[in-house]
Amino acid sequence: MSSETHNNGTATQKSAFTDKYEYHDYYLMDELLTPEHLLIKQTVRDWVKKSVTPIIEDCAQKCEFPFHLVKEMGELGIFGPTVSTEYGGQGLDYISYGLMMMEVERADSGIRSTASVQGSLVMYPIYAFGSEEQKKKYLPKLASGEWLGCFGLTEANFGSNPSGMVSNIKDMGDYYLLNGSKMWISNSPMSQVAVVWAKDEEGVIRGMIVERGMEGFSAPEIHGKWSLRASITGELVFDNVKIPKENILPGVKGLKGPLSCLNNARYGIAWGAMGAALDCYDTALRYSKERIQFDRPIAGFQLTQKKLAEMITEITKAQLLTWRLGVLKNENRATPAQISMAKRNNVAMAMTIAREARQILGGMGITGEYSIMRHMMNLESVVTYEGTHDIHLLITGMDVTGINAFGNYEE
Ligand code: TGC
Ligand code: FAD
Repeated sequence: MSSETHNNGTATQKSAFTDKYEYHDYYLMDELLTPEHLLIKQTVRDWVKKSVTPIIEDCAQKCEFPFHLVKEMGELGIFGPTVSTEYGGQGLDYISYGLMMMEVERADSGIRSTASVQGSLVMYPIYAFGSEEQKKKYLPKLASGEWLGCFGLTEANFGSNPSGMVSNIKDMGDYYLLNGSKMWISNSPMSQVAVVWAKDEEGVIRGMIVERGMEGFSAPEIHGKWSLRASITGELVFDNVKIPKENILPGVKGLKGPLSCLNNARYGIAWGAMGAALDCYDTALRYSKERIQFDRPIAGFQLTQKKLAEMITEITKAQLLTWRLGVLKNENRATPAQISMAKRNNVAMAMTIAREARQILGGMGITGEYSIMRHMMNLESVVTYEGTHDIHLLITGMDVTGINAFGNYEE
């Protein structure tokens, strides 16, 4: 991979920002959680308050990824918590995973992105489709945060329609030769391993593990983002890269391989987006009670109350949606279309809340002194990646009508 260096987090500044965050549970959803769930939620929340929120604004302003958090997330078990303990995971259920994503994205969508990619898009395909040797070699190092991974599906000309990808492998007898490129890949410039999807000579999509340092493989960074600034995004470039045959994921063929990984990541995003929404709501609620205009707190104006009341209503609906989805996921009954509905709804909900919350803060809302504007900009990526807002709507449309609206265009 490229030899670009990245800030390792040691130079990041603690901002003057004081984290006064309080969780909001209007329908007493905590009563539906087990003592273990509650402990996990509190543990991640405490870590976020101690290690993430004091530095994250500075990282976003400087466009730096706080790399030291990778190890800390590994120690906390945030990477691949549903993977069995045999391979370094935690053997936890999907509600535990969701709660972790919610607490992490409460601080920043970019840090949650790292957890989603590592757990759902890198560890999951190795766990579900990998050989025993691959599982033993990669999963413990990824779970502990010793190694960072990335997931290469999107190409410059094939985003919403990954089936058209042109990256390809050619069978050379002892090995495969990989050519092509991937675009918009979270964490690629910093990753030791990349799970990459490319077509074989029959045009069948195959998954493979590409390692940093393989000849012909580079991962240049994409600069100039106004969104997810505390997360590094890059490309993956393959120029006649020799892929050992044992690096191919043996357990899956076709587009359903990468799409199965997306089910897990999209599920995590549905929970994560609630975290961003909760942080915006909590900030706006507190500010509105303290900010005086026309001799009274702005929280006392009906128009402010309308905004806050609608926010907590939408958050509560999203909490119910994700909890039920988590139960279905634990029972292996959650359908991809149900996951699409939750990802789409909760991200859109979070975006609306971020905008309304920003207004409640007036001019202060545009500064880095508060987290709202950063969440708002981050969510512009979250609504696009892992399937855009409209693609998820079409997945729901297809599910309820039985008619695929993605069909090829014919002139
Ligand atoms: P289609 O013909 O519908 O399906 C092809 C095969 O895949 C199966 N399938 C699924 N399997 C598992 N889970 C799902 N969600 C599945 N959806 C479909 C399907 O049954 C079929 O199987 P088989 O056995 O019959 O071959 O495929 P299509 O080409 O018509 O596309 C459907 C569409 C548009 C929904 C799909 O391509 C799509 O979801 N597009 C959006 C692309 C996307 O989400 N890209 C995300 C890239 S990764 C990323 O963004 C990471 S961000 C990381 C971060 O958090 O930082
Ligand atoms: P396009 O597919 O070109 O879509 C453009 C617009 O057209 C959208 O509004 C879309 O909804 C609309 N559109 C497309 N098709 C249809 C249709 N059939 N009907 C109606 N409207 C349609 N990818 C990875 O593989 N790995 C990663 O780690 C990763 N990380 C990312 C990180 C960031 C910060 C970002 C921004 C993206 C990342 N992606 C990653 C890529 C992401 O998944 C794609 O950006 C996304 O799938 C959309 O593809 P596109 O950007 O090419 O948009």
